Amino acid sequence: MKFNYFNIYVGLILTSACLVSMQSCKPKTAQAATRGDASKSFVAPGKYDEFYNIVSGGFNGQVAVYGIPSGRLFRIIPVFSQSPESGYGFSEETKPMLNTSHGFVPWDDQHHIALSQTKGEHDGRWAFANGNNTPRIARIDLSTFRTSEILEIPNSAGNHASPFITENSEYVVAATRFSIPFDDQNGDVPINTYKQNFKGSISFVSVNPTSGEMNIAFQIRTPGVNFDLSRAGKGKSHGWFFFSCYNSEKANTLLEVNASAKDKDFVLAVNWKKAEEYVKAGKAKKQAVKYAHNIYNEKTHTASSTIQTEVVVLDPADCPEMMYMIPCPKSPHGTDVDPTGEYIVASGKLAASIPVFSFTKLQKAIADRAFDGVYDGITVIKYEAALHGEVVKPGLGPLHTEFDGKGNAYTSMFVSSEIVKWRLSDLEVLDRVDTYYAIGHLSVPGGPTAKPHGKYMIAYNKMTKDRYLPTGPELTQSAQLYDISGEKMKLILDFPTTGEPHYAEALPAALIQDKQMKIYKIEENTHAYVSKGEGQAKVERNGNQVHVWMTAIRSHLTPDNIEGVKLGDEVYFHVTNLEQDWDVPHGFAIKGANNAEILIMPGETQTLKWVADRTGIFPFYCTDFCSALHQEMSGYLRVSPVGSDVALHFSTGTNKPVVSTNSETASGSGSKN
Ligand code: RUQ
Ligand code: CUA
Repeated sequence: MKFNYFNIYVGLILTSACLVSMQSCKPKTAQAATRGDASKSFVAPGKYDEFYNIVSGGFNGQVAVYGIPSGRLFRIIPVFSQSPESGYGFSEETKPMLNTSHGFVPWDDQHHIALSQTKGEHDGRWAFANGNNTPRIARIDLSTFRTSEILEIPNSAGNHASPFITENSEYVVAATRFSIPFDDQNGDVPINTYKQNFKGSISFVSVNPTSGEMNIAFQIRTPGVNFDLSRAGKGKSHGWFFFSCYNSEKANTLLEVNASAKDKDFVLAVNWKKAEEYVKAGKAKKQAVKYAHNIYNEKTHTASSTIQTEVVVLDPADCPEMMYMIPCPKSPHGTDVDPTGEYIVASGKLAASIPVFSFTKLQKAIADRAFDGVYDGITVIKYEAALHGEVVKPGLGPLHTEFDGKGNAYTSMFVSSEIVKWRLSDLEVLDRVDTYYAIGHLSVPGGPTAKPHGKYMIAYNKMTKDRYLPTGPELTQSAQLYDISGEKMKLILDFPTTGEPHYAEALPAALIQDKQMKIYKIEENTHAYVSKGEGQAKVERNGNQVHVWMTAIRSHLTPDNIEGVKLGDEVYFHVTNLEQDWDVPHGFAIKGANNAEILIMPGETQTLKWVADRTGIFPFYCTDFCSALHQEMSGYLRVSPVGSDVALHFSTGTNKPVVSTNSETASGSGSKN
């Protein structure tokens, strides 16, 4: 957000309630204005929510799952950040998920969610999530609510306009926020040679229709602007993609001023079907790059990371009629496509109106050659020729627009802290409602699909201020739920969220609730260190590595007595959860572990690495309260000095014969020499 807008915003926030209540001319008390009808969000104890809400985690790098309308938090899905709660990114199996061409990157900034679609509607298979900082796209499986895949994006720096999805999940896109010298160029150039050396890129990432596996099908090199957001066309505009871009000034310093100099920036319209043809015709050039592709295998319970070394890139100069620039007032942020695919709504953060473009008119403008020059080699369409109309005086600081499927649009207004409802056909403003405070994204369940589910709308606000009990300098995040089933929008719930949510998508619970994976079948477990029964539990030494094949079942770990580990040994606990019942995970933790716990689902194997840093006795235990005897689910590991002759020994339920304190000769069940 622009700094100067924050100043304006502070003043406006105080007056926005008054602006909104102007019609009534009766100043409301703060209480009355901000209270909502919470009964509409009430979900009785034991009852289910109507929607799953998949919410981006912002700077916590994760994705969260809430119920709507209750606002109850169900799950935080580890995606780009390590999670000590589950061991994601800490266990040996999941570390490769966070591998990149920069090495292990255990954090990212997660902004947008795209749910998979078939024929323009949610199909409940996958959720895609972007990593904004070290450019990546993740795929989450909606039957396990776990991250299945992470793909790094080369030639990119700031994967913000991502991941947006086409109506049959053919592609998710990744357009770079920062233009930079391409990866195969010498990037060691003066920053003030931006205009010559910095280029943008858009990646079309194909999604395998069966497995969901992602691949970079092709990239398009673009002028060195900043891409902000994007939406795929749908219905009549299927085959096109629309990207908002700012900094058409190509400024490289003090963007707050220098990237706001021009009256208009652009929406870039890309005909991706045409791009596909150019790729098929061999127009795309191979480029040497480096990016990681990480996949989690559900059978081995282990992720692998492969470094890829090539992409194919289309240069618009070789590809006539592949893309066009549509002028758009003042630093557009969101660009959103209505359910019919006819209207493209672009929200200029600094603009006084919201331009709505018509896909039909865009096609006609192209046919009639209603052009307005060229921007960096890309044909510019005449603004009026593509324009359906402008929403006049909608509010201040328009950011994002969602749709209810009944011909209405809802636009978030960051500066005036409100949501404005307007009609697509005649662009008339119908209603406005306050948000507390400084709304960023908003989300209507199904809002970006061809068939929005309507009913609710959620505001994700950038400032919390006085909405909740204060918690020191850092406040919780503020989300608000509105009932949009009637003519007037009604606030019905405040609910705090984790991270800083940006976008979210909600889908009907009925679509996925009965498809949830309950257990991993132990007989299908092909982990390299699985023990499929307690009889397979063992301890083996390989140099200074000690591998423990451990099992967990209510309420003991096998083995639970381990001796013969020496100072400096690396111990790998490969723990298999033998349970085959839903909702019985076991955890594993050991004193002094400098990573985390691991949480193992029924039938799964996970590995925690631990280094013996001193001699003595180290208790280990199950961390998840699994039974009445959970506290008993524990064991001991003994570490001896390097030269000690304590033999490697493990057992459960048997004690070796009592030996004199001086003698270190070990024997007993399962003893290994
Ligand atoms: S952005 S508040 Cu990162 Cu989606 Cu608009
Ligand atoms: Cu297993 Cu507690």
